[in-house]
Amino acid sequence: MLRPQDTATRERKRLDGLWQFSLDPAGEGRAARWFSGPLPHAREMAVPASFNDLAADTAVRDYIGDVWYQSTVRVPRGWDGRRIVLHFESATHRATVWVGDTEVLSHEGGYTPFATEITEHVRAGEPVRVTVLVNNTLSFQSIPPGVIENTPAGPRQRYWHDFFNYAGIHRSVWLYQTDPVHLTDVTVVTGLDGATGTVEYTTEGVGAAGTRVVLRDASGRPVAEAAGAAGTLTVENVHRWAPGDGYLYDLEVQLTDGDGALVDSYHQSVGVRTVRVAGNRFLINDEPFHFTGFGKHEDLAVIGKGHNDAFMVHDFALLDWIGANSFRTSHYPYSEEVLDYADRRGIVIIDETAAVGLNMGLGGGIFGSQGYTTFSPETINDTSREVHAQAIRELVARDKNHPSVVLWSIANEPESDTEGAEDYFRPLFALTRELDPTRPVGFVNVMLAPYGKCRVSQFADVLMLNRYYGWYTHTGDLDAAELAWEQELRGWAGENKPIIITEYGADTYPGLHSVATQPWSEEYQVDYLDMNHRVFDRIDAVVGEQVWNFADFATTSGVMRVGGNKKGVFTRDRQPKAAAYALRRRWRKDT
Ligand code: GCB
Repeated sequence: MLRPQDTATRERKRLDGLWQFSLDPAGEGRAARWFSGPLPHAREMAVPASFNDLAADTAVRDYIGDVWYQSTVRVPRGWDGRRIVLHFESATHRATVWVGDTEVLSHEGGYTPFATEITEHVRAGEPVRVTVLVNNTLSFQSIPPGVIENTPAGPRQRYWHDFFNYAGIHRSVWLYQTDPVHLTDVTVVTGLDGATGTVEYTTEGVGAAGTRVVLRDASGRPVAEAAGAAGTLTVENVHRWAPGDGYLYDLEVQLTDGDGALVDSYHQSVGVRTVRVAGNRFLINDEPFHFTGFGKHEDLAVIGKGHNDAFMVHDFALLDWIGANSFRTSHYPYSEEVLDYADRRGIVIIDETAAVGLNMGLGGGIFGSQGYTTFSPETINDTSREVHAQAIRELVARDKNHPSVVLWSIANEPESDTEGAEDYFRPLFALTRELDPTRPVGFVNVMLAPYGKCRVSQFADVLMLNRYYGWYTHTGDLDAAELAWEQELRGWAGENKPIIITEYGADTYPGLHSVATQPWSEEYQVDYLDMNHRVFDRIDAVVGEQVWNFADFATTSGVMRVGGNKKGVFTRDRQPKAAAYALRRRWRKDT
C-alpha cells in the first residue's frame, strides 16, 4: 500500500483534529445506523490519540466495546475527475468505515494502515460525512489476544501483555487524490558490490502506458534512471545507508499515458545497505553490528498511543544523547513517521508484529498459569494463526522499503516450549521468509523457555532473548543472578547464531535511593545493568543489548506495577534516572 503524498501529480489532505465521538456500550449503533446522521450523545475527541485518558473518567479509560468517530470533510474543489482515496494509518484494534451512508471498508488489526477508493461516494467541493466504528476488544482470535470474562461486576477484558490496552485512532487520517492511472506499489531491494550500489525496483500500477524511474541523491542530483515497471539501477561511489548515517536517495516513479505525459509521480526513499547473518555475527554492509538501545513503547501521558511528532523528535534526541543505535518496536508496528525518522537518523530497527501475550504462563509480570491453555482449538487456534499471518503480511508490506528495518520479530514471548508452539510458528517463519527473503527473521524468547527447552528458536536466524536474572528471579541477589545468567547464555551461544538481548531491566522508582542496593532503587537499576553487561562482555555471540524499557509506561493494574511499569531508564515524561547516565558512559565512547 502506498503512502499519501504531495507530489507533482498527487495531493493530500490531513483529516486530524477534533472529531465527534460516542461510546456505544450496548453495541446498538450499527443496527441503529449511527453512520447515517450525527452521532447520538457525542462529545469531541482528538485524532490522533487514544480515547482512554482524554475524558478524565474511569469508565472511559476502561471501556470495552464499540466507539464511534465522525467528521465532516470537504473534498477540495480541484479534485474533480480525480481518483479519491480515504487512508487511515491505523485504528486500534479494528474498524469499519462509512462515507455518507455507504460502508466502504473494514480492517482487523490495530497497528497497520488501511485505505480504500471513495471516488464514487464523494463530489469535489462538497462536504461528506465520514464515520468510523472502532472496536477495542481482544479475543483469542485477535492479535494481540485477550478474552472477555464475565464477572459478577460485569464483563472484564483480560489480556496477557504488560501494557495498557489503549485504543482509538492513533495516527493520521488522510484524504488524497491521484490520477485514475496510478501506481499501487513499489518495492526496492538494495545491494552493494564494493563502491557500487544497486537498487532493484519493482512497481505495480493501474492503466499506465509507461513507467520511468529516476534515482536522485540527497542533493537532488539524478544518479541513475531507467524505463520499465521493474529493473535494476546502479550507483557508482554510492553513499551507503549505515547505522548513524541515515543517507537516503529518492526514487521517483513516474507513470505516463499513451502520449508520454506524466500522470503519476510517487517518491520512495531508498537507503542502500545490506543485511545478513553469518555465523554468530549480524552484518550490516558486511560489517559486524552491535545493537545498543531499548525496547520502547508508543506511550505518553494523556494521548496514550497517539503519535506525536514532538515526542518522537525528543525520544530520538535522547537515543542520541545516551548512545543508542537501535530499538525494537515492542510490541507492535510503530507509526510510519517513526520509521521514516529512523531511516533519516540512521537508527536501526527490529520491527515487531503485535503478537504479544500468546502465553498463558505469564501475565503482567506474574509467572504462573493464567488459567487457559495457550494453543488449543478453544483458545489460540488455526483462525488466530491466520490473523497473525495477515498481521505479518501487512507489516512486511508496509515496512519492506525501510533501510532502518534490519530484522523482523514475529512475536514477543509466546509460549515456545511445546509441540503446539512449534506447529503454530513453523509456517509463520516460512511465510515471513517468503514475503521478505532479504531480512533475517526471529521471535523474542521468554525466560519460561530457557536454553534447551525452546522449540521455536530452531526456526530463527537470530536469537532474541528477554531475561530478568536479578529481577524476576534471584531478586536482589546479583551475584547469584550473574552465575545463573552466564550459565544459560553460554548454552545459547553454542547454537552459533547471533544473540540479541532484547530485554533486561529492573523496575526503578525515580528518587528512591539505597546504600545497600535494593530492588526499586536507582542504585539497583545501575548495578543490575552493570551485572548484565559483565555477562554480555564475556560472551562473543552477544551482538546486542536493548534495555527494557526506554521509558516508564502505562500497564493494567497489578501488584507488580506501581503507576505502571517502572523499568524505564527515563521516566514517562522523559527525565533520566541514574541508569541513563550509566548507559551513556557505556554506549557513548566519546563521553
Ligand atoms: C517482558 C515483556 C514486557 C514486559 C516486561 C516486564 O518480558 O516482554 O512486555 O513489560 O517483561 O517488565 O515484565
